[in-house]
Amino acid sequence: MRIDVITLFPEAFDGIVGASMLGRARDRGILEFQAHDLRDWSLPGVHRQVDDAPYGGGAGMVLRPEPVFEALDAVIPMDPRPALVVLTTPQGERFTQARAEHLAELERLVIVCGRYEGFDERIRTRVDLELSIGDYVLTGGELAAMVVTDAITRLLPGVLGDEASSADESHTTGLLEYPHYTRPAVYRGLEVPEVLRSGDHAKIAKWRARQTAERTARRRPDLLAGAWTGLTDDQRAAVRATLASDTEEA
Ligand code: JDQ
Repeated sequence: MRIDVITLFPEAFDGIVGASMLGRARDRGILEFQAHDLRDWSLPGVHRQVDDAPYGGGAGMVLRPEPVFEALDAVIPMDPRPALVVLTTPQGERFTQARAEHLAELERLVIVCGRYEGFDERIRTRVDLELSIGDYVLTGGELAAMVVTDAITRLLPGVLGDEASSADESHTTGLLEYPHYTRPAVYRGLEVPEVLRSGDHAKIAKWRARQTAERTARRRPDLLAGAWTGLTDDQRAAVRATLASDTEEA
């Protein structure tokens, strides 16, 4: 998959894209990533302007349309594969694991990162999808673009090892994961649950399924409705017991 990012801070992507999983995906040719400096398409003049005051007045500056239109005119033809153009914005559709899975199937993405207090509305006519990574306001789109890139890249075939398939993790099953433990068996008096050391794999699977249900009921009850039909009878019983005991305690 190829991801192009159009940004006023292309160097901001060097660390994250060079490191760890994204770096490895890139080295292996699974991810082609390129950050482009929006200033390359700034207005002519010494100030290399890309922003301007809003029509109608008001505080703050707005990204002008010309640099973004011209950047897209240049970047899209850099590769013949069709590109989905994504704008990161607080007003976009909430970015979810389901959306990451959908985007990971595409051949090409172009992500536009803004700055200032927003975009000239005409920029939206060149965009296929607007994404928000959450209900908080960032200073620009770069961190959102990195989050989107990271979440997609780990889903690309060959990026995660077989030992770390994403298929059964939280946000894919719609449930939170069960607690994990590694050695030592006792650390500062804190013990690994006996069942995990029992070697009884059926019992371990049942304990984990129950923990998953309890933990989701306690921490993210909003996820239960969407995951309910996928729960076993034992998990449903665990959910009911958890919700009932939390009601008593309150
Ligand atoms: C931009 C800003 C006030 C925008 C400029 C470009 N989930 C998410 N939060 N924030 C963003 C995305 C985001 C994305 C792109 C951005 C914020 N800003 C700052 C400030 C109003 C609108």
